[in-house]
Amino acid sequence: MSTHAKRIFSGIQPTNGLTLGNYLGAMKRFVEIQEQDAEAIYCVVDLHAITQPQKRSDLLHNTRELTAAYLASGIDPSRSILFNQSGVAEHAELGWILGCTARVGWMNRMTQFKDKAGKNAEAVSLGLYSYPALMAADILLYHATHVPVGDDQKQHVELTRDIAMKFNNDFDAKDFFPIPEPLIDGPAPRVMSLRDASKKMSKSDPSDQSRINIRDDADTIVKKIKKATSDAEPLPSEEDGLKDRLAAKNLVSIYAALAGVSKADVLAEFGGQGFGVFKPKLAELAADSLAPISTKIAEYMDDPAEIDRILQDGAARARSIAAPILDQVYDIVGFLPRRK
Ligand code: AQP
Repeated sequence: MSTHAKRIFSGIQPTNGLTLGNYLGAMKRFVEIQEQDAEAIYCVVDLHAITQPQKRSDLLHNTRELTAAYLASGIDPSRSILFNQSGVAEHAELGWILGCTARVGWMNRMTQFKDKAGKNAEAVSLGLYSYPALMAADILLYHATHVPVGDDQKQHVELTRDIAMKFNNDFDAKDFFPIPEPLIDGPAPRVMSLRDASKKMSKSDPSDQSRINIRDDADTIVKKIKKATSDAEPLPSEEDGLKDRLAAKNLVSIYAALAGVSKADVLAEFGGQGFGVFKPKLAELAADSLAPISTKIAEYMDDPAEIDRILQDGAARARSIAAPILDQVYDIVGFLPRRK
């Protein structure tokens, strides 16, 4: 184990470009964590992306663009390990083994599968159903201690904990897999849709108006925020006043997360003002925060060979941690030693 107090693992799927939800719930937090006393491992989870149909050219593009977004947001590949999941075959190997530890009843309780499969559950891929076992493997393969995620992934991290405990118990392996903690912090752990504040903002929502994409230009951001669902009341001065106002709470949370302040701070500034005042301020803040990231993503995308080099280098470093842990798993399970 490294000399750091914590080992962090998290990942993002290379599907459809990043939303403001992914940025505030995950990416911005990853950058903050990089500044702390932690060894951070960040992944472009391309194996997860193919749980739903992907065009070859889109997957290649989205893998590079998400890597560019990590770099543009401030992930420094000399301090954090940044790699693509398919570049380290140990993920798939441990995913199979942990799929044999996880129980079907546990998978049946995963709300994200129900949301994503909808009425079509018989026709979606088996991978979409078993994906949480692969996610457990992603985390446990590095003996990660902490997993920064948005609120929607909390149930999957809890499942990872259950899988780790069952594996340790079934194989009499004491505390071989550490039991990882979810890190769900910040003022916007669940950014909601701009059109329906009861639904999370998502890359795969059919309506582009429901989300802000990290690469949207300033005009688009201003238009989307102007049209975002709100209500006719002025903003309250205290957080309690947001309790039954989902859309207002969402917009205030987004402002707070972008500005790096608390919701209470935002309300201290805008309490008593209507959305006619607040929305333009929010739009300006969002556009100003995302524009430099967008510009840097475009610059990184001009040199795809360099992106591929960074991922390959990251994969080699990730494998140097993962391979000895998987060697031990083989021994614990009773497989013959892995070929070197
Ligand atoms: N709306 C959100 N608010 C806060 N955090 C969010 N995350 C996702 N949506 C929000 C966090 O972003 C990280 C990466 O998510 P992912 O791409 O692996 O998959 P997801 O959770 O399924 O995200 P999407 O945007 O909804 O993608 P699609 O539409 O492709 O399924 C995770 O930490 C997640 O919590």
